[in-house]
Amino acid sequence: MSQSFPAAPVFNPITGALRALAIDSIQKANSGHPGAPLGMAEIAEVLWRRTLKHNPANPGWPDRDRFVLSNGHGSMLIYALLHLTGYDLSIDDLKNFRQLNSKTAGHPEVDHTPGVETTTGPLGQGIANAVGFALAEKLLAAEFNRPGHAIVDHHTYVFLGDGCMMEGVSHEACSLAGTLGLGKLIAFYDDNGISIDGHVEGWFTDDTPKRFDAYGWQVIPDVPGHDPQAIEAAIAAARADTQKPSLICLKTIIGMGSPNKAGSHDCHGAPLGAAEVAATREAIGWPHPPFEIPADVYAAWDARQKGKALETDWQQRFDAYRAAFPELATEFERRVIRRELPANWPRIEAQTIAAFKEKAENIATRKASQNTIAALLPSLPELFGGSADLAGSNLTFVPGSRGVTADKGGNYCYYGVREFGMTAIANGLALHGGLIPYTATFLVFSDYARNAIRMAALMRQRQIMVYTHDSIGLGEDGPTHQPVEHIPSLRLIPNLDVWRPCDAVETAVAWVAGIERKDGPTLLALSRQNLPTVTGSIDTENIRKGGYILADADAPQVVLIATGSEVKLALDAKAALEKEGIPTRVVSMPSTNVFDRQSLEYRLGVLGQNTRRVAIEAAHGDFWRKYVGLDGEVISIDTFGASAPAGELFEQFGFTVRRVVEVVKGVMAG
Ligand SMILES: Cc1ncc(C[n+]2csc(CCOP(=O)(O)OP(=O)(O)O)c2C)c(N)n1
Ligand SMILES: [Mg+2]
Repeated sequence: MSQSFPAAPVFNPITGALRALAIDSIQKANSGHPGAPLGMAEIAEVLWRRTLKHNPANPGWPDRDRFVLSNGHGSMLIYALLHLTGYDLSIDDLKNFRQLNSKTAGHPEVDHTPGVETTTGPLGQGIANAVGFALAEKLLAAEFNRPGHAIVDHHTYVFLGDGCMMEGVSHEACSLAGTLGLGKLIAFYDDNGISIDGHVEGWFTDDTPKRFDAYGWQVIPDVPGHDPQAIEAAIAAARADTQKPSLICLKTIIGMGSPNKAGSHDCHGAPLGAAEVAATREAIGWPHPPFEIPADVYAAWDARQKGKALETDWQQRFDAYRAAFPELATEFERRVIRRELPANWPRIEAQTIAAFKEKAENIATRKASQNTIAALLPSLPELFGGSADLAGSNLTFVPGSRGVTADKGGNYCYYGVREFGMTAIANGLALHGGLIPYTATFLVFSDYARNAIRMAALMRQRQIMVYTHDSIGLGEDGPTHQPVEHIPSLRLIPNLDVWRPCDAVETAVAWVAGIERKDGPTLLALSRQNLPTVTGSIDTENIRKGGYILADADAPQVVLIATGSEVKLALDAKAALEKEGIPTRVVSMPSTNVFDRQSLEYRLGVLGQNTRRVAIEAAHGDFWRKYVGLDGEVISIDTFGASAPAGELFEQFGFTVRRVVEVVKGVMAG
């Protein structure tokens, strides 16, 4: 063991139950990570039994504390806690740890296990989600609380280990948490000096307390992590500082309780083995067979009565709030509890889209996006914006946007240059409820945000990603800034809807679709350059289908499929082709993901049968092969772009009427 302290805990049946459930479930599954649950048992006991405000019977109660296990590999710790405190997670569920269709998945998954607030496992993102939870609490408290009526008043607690600390995203999120003064965020650092490859001295020697001190956090260093009294005192100190987030640094021993594996990376991610499980039982004084918990131990953990009282107390205070502020209470119920759009939403969205049709402007779709936000925001106060230091380029800040600071709430976050942190924080905002986050950067930097985009999709969370500068159309900034493979690869993320609208009307429709979509994120790929309105006469319902016939011909011989800035090119090519006697249909396909969900009949009706197809998109072309078939063609960019004025680039890369006509003729001849 590399550490001189902490001393071993005084083992007792309360923490014994946690340890036993963890090692027995992992042993039975023959898979899992016993090190963290064993090493954090005392910390978990103090937080969950003595501090956490929660009601196992109602995991969705709005003013509960949020708990995030950022070191999600320690999933058996949270499953044991949920079971013991009385959530709907049975002993049989624990016996089925990591089995198909069980409630106890390998890593904690939100909406899969009652009481799990966010899906964790990709290290560093849980702490970033927790920052989002704490930010949501701060924003909603600023908006809804009134003197004497603190109806939003909860903490966010997060466990994290060396892995989360090493991940860059923890820097992004924790740095911003310090700046924003998220005083109700309390993080517990499981400082056990071990990660998968062994003792961390060879790869992680940061002075973590100094690091967090520099972020503006309150740091509580050197807490012996197996000493309940010290842990309790640290939590009290953390809660006492309401101006700064707190980091409690706990010296622990991984696998504590296992006589032969504690302190070693051997117990990080592998079952202890039958012999060591038996030895651990002995060492921690747990004589009971696997999955048998004595009634008095269950009783000591049971949080249902206390939880009910806590929620009832809140409900009574909320009733008083409703009596005093009926309109605010109704709004709170709509947004935070029912998570519904305003009753007049159908009228608002229809009016917004109608106005875009009427104006028929020639503007960049990023500008159309800004106009949409500006139009919707007054009726949709839950919209919470932000950009990774590109507000002026992404056009996400609108009249009515108010930046959040340490001192006050708002509806906009200056996230700074932190694409990954921003996206993961926004996942926390969405999970918390009461807010619909939109985030923004250049599309090319979606790579920086990518795993948080994926997590939004996996968790079925509503986040609208406003990603501008969507192609070589951005021009002079060159290939470092010009997306090529991004749009097609983003389309491959399950449950992410990618939209690349061709004009202001399609942009507004895409925004509306993103807001109405309750079970997943929406990514808008928007142009820097102006695009004329070409869909003004199209029925909105068609655009909502993700792909539709924009311009048709009698008995078309070719179907041009285009997105975004290439739709106008397709229309111009149609005119040229028809001059040459080739009847041409133009399909606008702003969202392949949405189009793919339509009936086969609809899709065939749009794409035509026995007709040659040519897709046009200023991005990598492979994705379009599934629509054009082997006898079709794709006009695309399969190399990196270049630095030049946009007009010249489109010419250079073959996005011209001449080239489209040529390709169509080739396809028809072939
Ligand atoms: C982003 C990411 N990279 C890699 C992994 C694989 N992984 C899981 S746990 C772990 C090490 C974690 O170390 P620590 O947080 O100190 O956990 P401990 O071993 O102390 O329980 C790694 C590399 C992961 N889950 N997520
Ligand atoms: Mg560790």
